Amino acid sequence: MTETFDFPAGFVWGAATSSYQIEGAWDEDGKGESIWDRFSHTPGRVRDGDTGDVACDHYHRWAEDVALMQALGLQAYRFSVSWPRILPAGRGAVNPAGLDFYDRLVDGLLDAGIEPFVTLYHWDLPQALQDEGGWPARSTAEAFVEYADVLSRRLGDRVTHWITHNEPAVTAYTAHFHGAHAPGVRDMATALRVAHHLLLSHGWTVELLRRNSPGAEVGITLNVNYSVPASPGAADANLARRHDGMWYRWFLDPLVGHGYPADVVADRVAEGALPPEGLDVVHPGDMAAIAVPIDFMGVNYYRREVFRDRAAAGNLPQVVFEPPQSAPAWTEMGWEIYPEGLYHVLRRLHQEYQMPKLYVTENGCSFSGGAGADGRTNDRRRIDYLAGHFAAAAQAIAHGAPLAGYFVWSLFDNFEWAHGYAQRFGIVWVDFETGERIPKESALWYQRFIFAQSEKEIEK
Ligand code: IFM
Repeated sequence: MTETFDFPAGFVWGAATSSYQIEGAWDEDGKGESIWDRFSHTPGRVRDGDTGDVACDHYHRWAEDVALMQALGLQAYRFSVSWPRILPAGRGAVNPAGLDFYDRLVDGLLDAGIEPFVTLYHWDLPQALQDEGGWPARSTAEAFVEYADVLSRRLGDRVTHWITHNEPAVTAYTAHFHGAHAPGVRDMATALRVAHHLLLSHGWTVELLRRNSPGAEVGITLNVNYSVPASPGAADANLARRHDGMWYRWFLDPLVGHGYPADVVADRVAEGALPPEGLDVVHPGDMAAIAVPIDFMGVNYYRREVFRDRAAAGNLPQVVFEPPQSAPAWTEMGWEIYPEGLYHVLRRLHQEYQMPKLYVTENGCSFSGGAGADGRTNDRRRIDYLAGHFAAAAQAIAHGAPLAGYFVWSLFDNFEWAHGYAQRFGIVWVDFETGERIPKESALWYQRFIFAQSEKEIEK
């Protein structure tokens, strides 16, 4: 199978995680409370009352975890830093133990020959900043700059890839419009303020990260799925346009200097979420700050989203993703498996947005299935998912997309936000009772795949 893929020399193969999803140690060694600590400790917010208090216990097991990554042949590891571990109150006093933890982790990775890709913000805002207004307030963007400065001064001599934010659209909409993520707000006007401050904080830190980390590359990760209408009809096309605009173009367009998309502004004005004069939190100079050139864009791709306007057929609810057609084509999250969508998304970012460099910073699937008696897991569906997406990535590269690396989501089964531990995205099985890690068949397949790619590079 590996013969069918052709990836350029130097292509990076890795795996990704995030702080709140794996670290645990939620209140140890001076760490401050995060909005996810508060949210998961609030009854009714997370399935089965699960929390990230212990999670994969990576905070204590990080050395074992790095050894496992090395054994699997990973060339890079994308992880995020817990802001309240570094600055417990969000700004001001620094927690040395927090910095030491990430310092050791980075050194451990480098000693193991694994390149660290560091995400600054993967959703665990210090609760203290939430109490002062959170992302709807401009002051949180200012605090982010302070945090980025503290962190990059400490790690900037060794970290070569910085990602400012992970999926700002999810922070904006899932957390502040749908209310399903911390801090659980349900208001579109607030969500749009959040989006602006996330983008602004990104723009304000790019040059700072470059200064503190000379030679490093700086980017941002967006979630971009493949949104299409179910039919050529105008009603379906309009639904797909609205979704694509709200979730993807609202972030992509300002990052490349096009400002907020006019059609989406019009949608929000029509709904009353924005006044006719537009977003009130945009100050002079903000849009230029957001459009600062980046070195790469990270893209998290999971699925195709097909839109059918049932209202047009007199059938509510209006917006739907197509119902499952056949069981194997869907993951346990209910997400369609559609590798070709990755090809289209990468091509789009290359052609429409002229991104200088791309990384797939997340791609993967949730399938349960425990460790078998022989210590292995039957994980064929995940292998098929990954193989299909690798082929799509290779095809995008063949058509010019500047894709430089791929990170499977996730290295471990972990805390899947509002789903708690009910969804397993890992290539490594985690027993949440004992903390034991068991590589699934997909991890062993990935190990062989990476090895075969390296062999091919040597032959070239
Ligand atoms: O687990 C999440 C991750 O934190 C962000 N991207 C999507 C993943 C799967 O839902």
